[in-house]
Amino acid sequence: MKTQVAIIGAGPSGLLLSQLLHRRGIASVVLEKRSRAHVMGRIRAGVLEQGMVDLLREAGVAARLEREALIHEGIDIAFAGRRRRIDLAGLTGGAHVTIYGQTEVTKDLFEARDAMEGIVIDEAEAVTPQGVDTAAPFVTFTKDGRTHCVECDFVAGCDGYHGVSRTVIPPAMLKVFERVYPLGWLGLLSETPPIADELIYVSHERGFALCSLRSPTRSRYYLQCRTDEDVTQWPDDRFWAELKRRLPEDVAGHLVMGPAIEKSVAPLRSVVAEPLRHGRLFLAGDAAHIVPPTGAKGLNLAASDIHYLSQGLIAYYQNGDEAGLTGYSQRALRRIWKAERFSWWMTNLLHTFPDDDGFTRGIRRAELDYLVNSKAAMTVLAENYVGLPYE
Ligand code: RFL
Ligand code: PHB
Repeated sequence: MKTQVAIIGAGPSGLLLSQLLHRRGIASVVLEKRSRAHVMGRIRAGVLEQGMVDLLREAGVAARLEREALIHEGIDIAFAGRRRRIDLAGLTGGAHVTIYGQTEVTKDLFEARDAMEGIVIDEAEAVTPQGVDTAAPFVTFTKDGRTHCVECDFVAGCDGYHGVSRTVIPPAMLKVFERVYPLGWLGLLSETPPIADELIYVSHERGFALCSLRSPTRSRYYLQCRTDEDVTQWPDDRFWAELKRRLPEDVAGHLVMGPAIEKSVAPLRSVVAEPLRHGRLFLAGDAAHIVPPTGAKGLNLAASDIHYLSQGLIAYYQNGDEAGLTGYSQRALRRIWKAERFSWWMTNLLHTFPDDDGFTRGIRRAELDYLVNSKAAMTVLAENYVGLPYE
């Protein structure tokens, strides 16, 4: 098989890249390890920045989003038994975020790839990028017991945190920065109306909680838990009771409980790999960086990476201009580190940590109190939350 760009991973990064390239006449083959049903069944992020929505529109996959998504112009921060609203739109000159599940984004992308007869090969085993530091890279994989080879000009490593792409870069050429938090999030999805119209981020002495949603009839809740928390120890009743204890009283009474459709634990970590390019291999999305979910930045960073990378590839194929590809890593990393900083900051602000002492708790209380009473501080939060510009 021969193509222009071999894309490893059919998550949002890989599918979006292949779709954007196709619309500019650039061929790609997407190789995905898992089955399509598995990829589409994953429950992950739900808050999209405007930059990502614009990119989905540019990719021609925003029609359903435009019909079904919810626009949010604020979020609530709750602590000490009270809720305070951060007026995202008012503080940023009208910006908002869009509520639309990653599951739906992925579904729309798969449908668009199918409609354009894009090649997405799922259940591809032993996917291995090779010769990426030569002029003729290729990717080998096995499917149904047979070995295949995709010859290409470039390889895009969009295969997430546990993917193979990052591992083919010699360790001496790659720096990996990491912060592991001693916390996890226990998430629950339910077919129940959300507790409120907007998201509520809760700082509580028993641990952080988040009330989010996917639609007017579908809720997503999270509880701070241990990294090694066993989901089976959390029957629905226990989850709901713990959530109620962490919510301010005025809102707890509005909680509508129901059976969980999905429940899972995710550990919190921050990771950045540098650089994002090795020869003809480019890393994008979770393959290159991880953020703790507190700032809702993981999926949005994947989108900005793909914006920069697709621009670089399009300029290369249309005009032979390599500047975008040469500058990709540096350009993307500037935005990545800012989202890393914001996610790290929000995580520290809103969670409790096992080694917290009285001083740390006092500082955190003061920072929350300052935040919701200072327009300057709320503006800093708001402009990061809605998403920094694609520079
Ligand atoms: P993805 O979505 O992980 O997709 C990578 C794809 O690559 C495949 N793959 C391989 N394919 C071929 N060969 C290999 N060797 C391969 N290894 C892996 C995988 O099967 C997969 O299909 O990365 P992408 O596209 O960069 O997208 C990034 C986002 O998915 C991610 O940033 C966010 O979902 C992060 N994230 C969350 N972000 C939020 O903003 N809010 C959330 O609530 C939230 N929850 C989550 C999350 C990430 C999670 N992971 C990765 C553990 C919950 C979880 C469980
Ligand atoms: C979600 O709805 O899954 C969600 C929302 C906001 C976050 C993290 C996750 O910060």
